[in-house]
Amino acid sequence: MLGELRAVVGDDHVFDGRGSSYVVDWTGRFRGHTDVVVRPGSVDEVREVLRIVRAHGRALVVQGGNTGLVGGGVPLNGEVVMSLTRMNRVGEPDVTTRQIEVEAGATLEAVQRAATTVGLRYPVDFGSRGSATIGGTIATNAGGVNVMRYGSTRVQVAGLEAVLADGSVVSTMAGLMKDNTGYDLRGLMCASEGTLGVVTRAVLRLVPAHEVRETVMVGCASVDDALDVVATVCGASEAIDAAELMSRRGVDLVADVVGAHRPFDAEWYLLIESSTSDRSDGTLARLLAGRDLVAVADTPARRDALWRLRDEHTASIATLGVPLKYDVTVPLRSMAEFVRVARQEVAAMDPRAEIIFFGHAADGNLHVNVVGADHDHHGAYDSAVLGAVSRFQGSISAEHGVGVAKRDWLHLSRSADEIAAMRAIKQALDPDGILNPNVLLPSEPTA
Ligand code: 2HG
Ligand code: ZN
Repeated sequence: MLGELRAVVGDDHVFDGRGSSYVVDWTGRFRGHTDVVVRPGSVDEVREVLRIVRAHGRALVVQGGNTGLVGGGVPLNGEVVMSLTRMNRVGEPDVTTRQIEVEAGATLEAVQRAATTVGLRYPVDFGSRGSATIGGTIATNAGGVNVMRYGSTRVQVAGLEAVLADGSVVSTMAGLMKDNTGYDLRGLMCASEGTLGVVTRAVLRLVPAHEVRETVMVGCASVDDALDVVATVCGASEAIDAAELMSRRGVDLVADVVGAHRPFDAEWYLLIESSTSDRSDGTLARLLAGRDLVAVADTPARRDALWRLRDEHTASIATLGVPLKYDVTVPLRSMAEFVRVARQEVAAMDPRAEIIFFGHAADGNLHVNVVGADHDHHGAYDSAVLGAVSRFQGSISAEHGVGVAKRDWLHLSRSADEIAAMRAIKQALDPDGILNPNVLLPSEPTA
């Protein structure tokens, strides 16, 4: 198999992955092994690689920037790793259609930069933008900080090309605004986590880059107080891009780890950002006038400093050890109660375990990081946190995907009928089960 793969992609792009960064996830929680990493440089090479891997009875895990947080890109059982980072071309943004054509291995940041050159913006954004690749963001339907205004990755995908398990190609790269011809194969690939096909290219939607931006940090007494602020600003302005919630513990930790300055001390923090083309607006500062603990970023450096307190959460939490990560949505009305219940249940399990919350307030999306927990008992923590999510009628995966981490909890968010329908799709498109076999669907059929 190695010889055949080398003949397709070249000697330099097939190597033994043992001990490499390709076998472990960013958090260090999920570790696998592989004797083959292959790096194709074109869609035709992807097709050939799939054909060869399949002919040799092997399975395949697709990897981009390897920034996933649910173990979805790890060759847990010795699968071949196919890395798409060589396929990183970014086309010229089209200002008329407001679209850009990119290859799957391009980083999120490269796409954002290209959009900026013509006064446009790619609205998906999150902390690992410099390494995360577009293919991974599509495969996980990544969210991030601007979903409240622009929607998740799925909404931005105007066209897509993917290679299926048998080497056939499905493509909607014309990026048509209107196209009602049958099943939405493009939509199906979003959040499929590499189980249905290998995304190789996409046409992405761009939005205007509004030049007037306001960024403020607001101190809040409670989660409900923070949600009241969100409701107030969102009710009065259509220009809100982001409303990020952080706890005192999280902000203190980041300030410590990166040596940053906190604008004030508060139980909870909200980082709110708006952008508009209307210079007379000034909405955020006006809407928050009269509140205590409001820091307005009046310079770009000040804005970067406030965002740093948010963006550095994941890396700062990692300095406390490998966390158990949960990425959940709960209805806004239940968010405060969920925080209380989750905190209580984790404390009851082990007083040394600590729970840190942050997230995207307007989406009801909380990142629940449990540090200091005994990973041998992760099932009990999963059950406590995800069980509470389910009782509040939330989702066990808001934006990171199900991956390995949550596959056995899928029934908390999807009915048996829905899981059966997903299995039927998987069976139809990948009958031999060669594409990312360790993720998404539960290991045993649910009754
Ligand atoms: C974020 O919002 C990411 O920063 C990562 O989704 C969340 O580290 C996490 O738990
Ligand atoms: Zn997030």
